[in-house]
Amino acid sequence: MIKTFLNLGLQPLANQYLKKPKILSIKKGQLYKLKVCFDTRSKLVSISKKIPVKKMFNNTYPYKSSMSKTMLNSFKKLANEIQKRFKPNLFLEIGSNDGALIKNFNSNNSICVEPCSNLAEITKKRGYYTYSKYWNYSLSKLIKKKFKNVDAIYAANTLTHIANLNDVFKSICNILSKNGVLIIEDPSLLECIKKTSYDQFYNEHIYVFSALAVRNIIDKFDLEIFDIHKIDTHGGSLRYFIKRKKNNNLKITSRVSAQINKENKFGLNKLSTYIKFAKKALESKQKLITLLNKLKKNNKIIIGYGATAKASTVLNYCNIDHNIIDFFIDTTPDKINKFMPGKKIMIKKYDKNIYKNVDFFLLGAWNFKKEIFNKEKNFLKKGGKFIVHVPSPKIISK
Ligand code: JHZ
Repeated sequence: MIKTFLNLGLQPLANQYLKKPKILSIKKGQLYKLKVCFDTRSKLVSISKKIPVKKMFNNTYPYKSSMSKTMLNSFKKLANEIQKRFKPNLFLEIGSNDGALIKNFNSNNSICVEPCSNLAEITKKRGYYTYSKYWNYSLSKLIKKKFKNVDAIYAANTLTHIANLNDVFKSICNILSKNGVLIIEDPSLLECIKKTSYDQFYNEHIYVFSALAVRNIIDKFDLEIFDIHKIDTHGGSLRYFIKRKKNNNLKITSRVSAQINKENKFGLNKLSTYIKFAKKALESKQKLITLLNKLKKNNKIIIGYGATAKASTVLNYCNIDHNIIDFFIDTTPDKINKFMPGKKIMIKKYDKNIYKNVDFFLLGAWNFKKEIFNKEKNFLKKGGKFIVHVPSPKIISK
């Protein structure tokens, strides 16, 4: 049974940064009701309304994975691990974005799949065989025809964006070699619930996976998880290593049952856990609004740091606008001089001179806190402070 547990109100598309702010309408399909549900049978957590992919992933997708050193380092480490541990003859990345991971692989034996053509162009130019297409069964047939089977498939922060998971795994099974490995990496539902990080839900994130749900979904394709790594990226993610059940060469590590047990113990298998989470999300919203209003009353200047998709959920759920946040700063070229989705808050190019008089940063990219705090040592030394909303709204300086 599918049960709705969280209502995040009307939300715009999280990665749609407009050149001019305008009042968006639900009738014109610019705002969507964002509700989150739990499937009591499969344990899958998903948003209730799925938006047509072409509206979200097209030739103007602004997000680039290479904008953070943390991600670049994480991808480099993983690429080494894949090459050493699995030695694939042919490697495929689904959702290769701007090539942050694939650049660590040889272009002679790797393939990219990236539906956003502006991003696909980048890997094409670097010499990687790139399909600028959505991942589905017909694409898997096309790849199979040209390349036969692939030995390793990787998808980071991608499968959570595709509505039809049965088609996703059917297509993967179509081209994965007998002893091949599938590695998927996405924000961990356990971390999201523990941190009251309701901002992991936006229209692009159709799912936030738990190991429990992943295990259930892949079971019908005769696939199983043989290892799980906990990683720090995106507020705490899980990297699942998956194989065909018939492949006995790869042993199942104890980390798999440990994660499943942890999730069951925490209650990710029960609706009541999600209902509690929704209550906490509402409390978090009220606390953040109170904190920001108090600072504004004292004439403090607050700007946003990191114009993330997650921040879009926060701003629209909490109804925070330009009367509170003067502007956002971000390093992503395609976001600059545009407006935060659904809001009149402008995004300016990251520049240290721009925030001379700022008292507080609202940390939109809270998942990169370590990297950003390192970069903003001087701001902190001079008494500047950050506002975070996870695990609960507060002012921090370390
Ligand atoms: P970041 C996106 O979500 C969207 P977002 C997507 N749907 C998804 O799944 C995840 O990524 C993986 C900026 N920044 O990674 C760069 C600075 O300005 O948290 C980015 O705009 N200065 C695909 O948007 C943003 O912050 C910095 O020093 O929530 C980070 O976005 C750093 C480190 C980042 O993802």
